[in-house]
Amino acid sequence: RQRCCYSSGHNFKDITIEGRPYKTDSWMNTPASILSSIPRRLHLQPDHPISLTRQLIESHFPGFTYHNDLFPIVSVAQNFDSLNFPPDHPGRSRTDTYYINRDTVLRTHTSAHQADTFRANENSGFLISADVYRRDAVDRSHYPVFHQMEGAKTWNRNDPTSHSTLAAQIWADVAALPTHSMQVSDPSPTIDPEHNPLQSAHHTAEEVEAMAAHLKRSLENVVISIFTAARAASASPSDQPPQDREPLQMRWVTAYFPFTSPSWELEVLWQDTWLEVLGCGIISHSILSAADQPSRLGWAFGVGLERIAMLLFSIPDIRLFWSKDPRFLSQFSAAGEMKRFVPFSKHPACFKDVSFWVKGTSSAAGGLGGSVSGEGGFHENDVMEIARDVAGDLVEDVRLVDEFSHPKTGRRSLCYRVNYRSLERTLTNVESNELHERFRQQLVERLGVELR
Ligand code: FA5
Ligand code: MG
Repeated sequence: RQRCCYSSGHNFKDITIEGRPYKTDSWMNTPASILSSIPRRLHLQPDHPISLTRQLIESHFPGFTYHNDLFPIVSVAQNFDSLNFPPDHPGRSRTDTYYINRDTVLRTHTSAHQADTFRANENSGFLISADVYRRDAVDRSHYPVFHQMEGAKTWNRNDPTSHSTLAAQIWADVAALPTHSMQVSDPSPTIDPEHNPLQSAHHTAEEVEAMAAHLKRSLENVVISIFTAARAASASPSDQPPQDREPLQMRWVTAYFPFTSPSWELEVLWQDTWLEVLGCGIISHSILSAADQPSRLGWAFGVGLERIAMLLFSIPDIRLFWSKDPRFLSQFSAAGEMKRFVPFSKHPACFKDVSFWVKGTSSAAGGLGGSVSGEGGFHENDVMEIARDVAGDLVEDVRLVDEFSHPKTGRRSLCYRVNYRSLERTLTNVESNELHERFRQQLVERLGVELR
């Protein structure tokens, strides 16, 4: 029903997406279920929690320009090449990214619009909020369509109105930011010559220290204010789950992106695990100079709006954002006061396992806790997508629970555990059995695995 009918055979159809024509080719791997979420634009729906979160973050960046309706289908050049992704970067693969054709993808991040926006030379800074698309894991904090906000701020080295060094000017901007008193763990030195080098042809260490301080303080302020708003909203009732009474904890960890150096991710403690909420860094000079801004330098970040909204409203499952159930939507309003989400009663989970032999003998790359991919063409994201195709939002979680290679034949066996659960009602046994049976059949049909 929801299967993509374009990727097999040689008659590749022309398709029209919101009035725009596209030619498909053998790279097309975008299912209809994904295309049908393009018109939703949750970040623009009045009173939707994603939209409220966007507005709350925007209010922290006065003077920035907003771009909130950029079209989600972009070129490979925009999404990857312009950002220095190497040709063999795994993010480019069809297992990770939805392609329309060889040169055209559903954007995987809002960074796809960085270069074009820099080229428009927006002086102070800009924010871009948008829907983004990735073939990814299935669990409570991952969804194949989600929303990001990109932010960037640059300074002009040749600013004619400036009478001090650029570093002094940036430090003055840091001093003008609101302060906070929270201890944020940030153990790594700003510059790591091996993994996060200074772009020494273009920046001084002091300029980078100043920009890093400006970037980190700006983002800490956003997360702290969100958490404070959420705390105030949940202050009165006494029956809060214990994790909501834990103090806010966040930490900076070093990261790597092909388009920033140095780079970081910010993580927040959520339901007893560290949840990554954003990636950021000092913009690679090559991106600014390719956009005709060679005298500029600055920072950029990309934040997951669902992740922030989950903290803000205590929303326990990322699928809820797509719900059209008035019991969900009616709980949020821009006009009313901030309220934490009151979950409707939790319906029972239904766990079902499936074990199969992977086609061919591929070495056990990845493994439990890692991503399972083998040279034999098997990729875990294909399992995830089939689960979503078959069960839609009735699948809560898909997890690898066992893996082994046969000592004699070298064949690899995997066992995945699927949790079927509706957010809105109790599934019947008949329903979940049917879903699981279809899931098993589709694994065989589409991946050529052998069920055990
Ligand atoms: C990026 O997408 C970079 N473009 C961010 C960036 C921008 C870095 C500018 C430097 C400069 P990453 O893949 O880590 O990075 O995603 C950014 C955020 O999106 C994550 O921190 C997380 O909050 C959110 N996110 C990622 N994958 C998912 C998913 N499947 N579901 C929901 N949120 C997700
Ligand atoms: Mg990341």
